[in-house]
Amino acid sequence: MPEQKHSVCALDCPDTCALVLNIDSAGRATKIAGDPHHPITRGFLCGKVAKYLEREYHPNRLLHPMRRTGAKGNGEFAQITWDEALFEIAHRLTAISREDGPEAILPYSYAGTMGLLNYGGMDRRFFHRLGASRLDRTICSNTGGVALMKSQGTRVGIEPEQFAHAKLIIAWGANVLGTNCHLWPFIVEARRKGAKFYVIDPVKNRTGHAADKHFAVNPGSDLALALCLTHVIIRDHLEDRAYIDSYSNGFAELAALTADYTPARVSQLTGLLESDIETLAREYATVQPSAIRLNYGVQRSDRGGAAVRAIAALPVLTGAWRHAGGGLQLTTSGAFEFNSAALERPDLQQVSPLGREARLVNMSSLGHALLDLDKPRVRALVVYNSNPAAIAPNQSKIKLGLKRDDLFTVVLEQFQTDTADYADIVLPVTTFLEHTDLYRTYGHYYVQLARPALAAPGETKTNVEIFRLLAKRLGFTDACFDDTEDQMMESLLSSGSPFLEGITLARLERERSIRLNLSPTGEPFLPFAKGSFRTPSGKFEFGADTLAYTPPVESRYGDRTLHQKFPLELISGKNDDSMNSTFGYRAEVDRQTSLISIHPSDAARRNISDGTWVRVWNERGECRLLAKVNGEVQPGVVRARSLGWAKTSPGASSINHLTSDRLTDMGGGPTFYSCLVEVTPY
Ligand SMILES: Nc1nc2c(c(=O)[nH]1)N[C@H]1C(S)=C(S)[C@@H](COP(=O)(O)OP(=O)(O)OC[C@H]3O[C@@H](n4cnc5c(=O)[nH]c(N)nc54)[C@H](O)[C@@H]3O)O[C@H]1N2
Ligand SMILES: Nc1nc2c(c(=O)[nH]1)N[C@H]1C(S)=C(S)[C@@H](COP(=O)(O)OP(=O)(O)OC[C@H]3O[C@@H](n4cnc5c(=O)[nH]c(N)nc54)[C@H](O)[C@@H]3O)O[C@H]1N2
Ligand code: SF4
Ligand SMILES: [Mo]
Repeated sequence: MPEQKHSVCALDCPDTCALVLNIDSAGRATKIAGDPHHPITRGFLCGKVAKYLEREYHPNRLLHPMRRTGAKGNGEFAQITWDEALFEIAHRLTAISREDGPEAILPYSYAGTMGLLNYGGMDRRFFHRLGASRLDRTICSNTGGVALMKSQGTRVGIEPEQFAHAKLIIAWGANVLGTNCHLWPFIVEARRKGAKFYVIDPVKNRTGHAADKHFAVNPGSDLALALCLTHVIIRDHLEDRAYIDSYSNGFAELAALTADYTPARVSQLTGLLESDIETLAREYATVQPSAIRLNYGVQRSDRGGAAVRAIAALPVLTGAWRHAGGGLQLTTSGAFEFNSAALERPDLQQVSPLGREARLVNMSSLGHALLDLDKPRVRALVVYNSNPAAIAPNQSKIKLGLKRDDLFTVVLEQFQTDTADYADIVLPVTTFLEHTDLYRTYGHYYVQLARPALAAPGETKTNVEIFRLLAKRLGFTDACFDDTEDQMMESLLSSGSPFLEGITLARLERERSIRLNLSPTGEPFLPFAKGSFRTPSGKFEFGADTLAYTPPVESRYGDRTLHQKFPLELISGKNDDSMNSTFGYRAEVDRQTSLISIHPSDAARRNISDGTWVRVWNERGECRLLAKVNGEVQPGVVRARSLGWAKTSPGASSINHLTSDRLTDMGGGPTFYSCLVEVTPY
């Protein structure tokens, strides 16, 4: 038997799998697999992480600190020592802070790793103590998160295990097979017992193909659909009056608002058949338990926040929350009630040169932040766990910003990404297999600990260690900069939340994965069976005053002039076989992300056939992609898969050269999936 070591997948995925690695006598991993004993992982991995050892040992891994020698964006670098790198960074940050104030420094990070310490621990302390601008982390889930907070007061949902008990499951803007494959076995189990599985998605992807019925809704029209389902439920007296009366606020206003969201009108707005909407509404209201797996696809649109609120109202109207397997899951992350203030130390801002909270900069408007922001202008950018030169919208603006000669850019990376090409200094970092971390997740309720399974190669260091060293170089003497990883984890676990009671580092060391104390062992977690919403009123807030439907600006019923010029609605959802831009160096990913699906009628009108290279463009930029003519999308919609690196894409342009930096209605999120384009043969 080879030696086995355990780890946790740190990629930005709701499944947060428990991993088992086989290690040979030289300490090298020879196999990576899903832990068969983990109740959610169940012994299997997605395709991308099944191949993770190729990434781990890739010849292009960054192993040494480097300084830029060529023009910004060219990717020419020379190796330097850690001492030189840290000296230069400390020197530049100190000078910029002295000259323009610390808010001229902007951290930029997201979810390259979901491990709590390396996602945001020592870095948060460092930037708070420095007084740097704070990054508003909006790029992914904030719109939906804020919507849930307004309605439910907490970001929790159905336990994945309970989906097995549902009689009707709706995947709403949720590509379960592609982005959340460990939920699938529970859906299979429910279907084996007779449950129906429906998908509401403008794209007929693998999940749509596997459904009993696929509803090809117009992009960004979900709010109208949810209001119409409500209309039918109320019109036909199918609501659970007792549940509504006891546990919600604002039902009368919701009923008044939805009165004119008739199936006839909403059929127009959504592109669905009136009869299909009627049947869906009545079935949803009468079959229990009914489960909605809502995912983040729906909220990447102008009215995405309102859509999430209107959809979250449905299981309240029907009382679905009463049942095991009933309700809704957008995320489970709110149940992980860690002591995040102890980890991130926002109080350190008070002892920074600012002596107050620093300004917030929205990460979804990075181009604006780099080009237009004033008083002070951003003069230093420190990037880690993210690749903004591929993943953030309106790339042309971002690249202009990154090219600025007076901008000092530091990038902490595993690979030479698009963003790393613009760095003044690149620092090499470990992968999750090489460092300690504590994991929460947004798709189940297990907290997990991972210790390093493999040695850190070359001169790589963890994010935690790098910010610890930088703090010393800047002369910060606060004791928290000496904290070990274990001390940081202990402080996280010390929140006093009943969900975390008895979950200690020692226990995690032994058991590795522990279910939060949400319900007695063996009993399902029913978060809202008896109300218990966490809003100030303690009730579910329908919030009808925020829910009137307007179509996205960039859509078939939005800005008419724009739609005449750019008549196709582009959706650039996740690619099954990659993780945002993380695997952008792989040729296979380039092939997958260079495809664009188009309906036969739209293709014929433009002289495009299957396999034609096309130019996809709008006023923000253009991409060169390969047409796939098929029935995956309706007329008027095109679909690309995200995300490739710009530098390895045809024409050196990624899909985010097309997307807009217009923000959503709640939480300042991006509107990636409301994007008008035109397509012509290349
Ligand atoms: N394989 C893989 N897995 C991933 C990722 C990845 O890149 N690849 N990324 C991870 C990350 S960061 C996240 S946030 C999650 C996201 O997970 P998901 O939310 O499941 O992924 P998306 O592709 O963003 O969107 C889901 C679906 O919403 C659909 N959609 C787009 N616009 C609309 C709309 O207006 N209405 C409706 N009803 N549907 C719409 C898309 O066609 C897509 O099929 O996945 C994570 N898992
Ligand atoms: N068009 C379009 N754009 C999108 C999306 C879309 O669906 N369509 N999805 C959006 C969403 S939901 C999200 S969440 C964002 C994702 O945006 P990001 O979070 O930026 O995701 P990645 O592209 O995966 O980049 C993460 C980077 O972190 C690095 N990394 C991994 N681990 C570590 C570590 O321990 N330390 C350091 N320093 N680096 C590490 C990886 O090598 C990788 O380059 O993209 C958004 N952009
Ligand atoms: S990406 Fe998701 S499904 Fe794949 S191994 Fe990681 S946690 Fe599991
Ligand atoms: Mo995301």
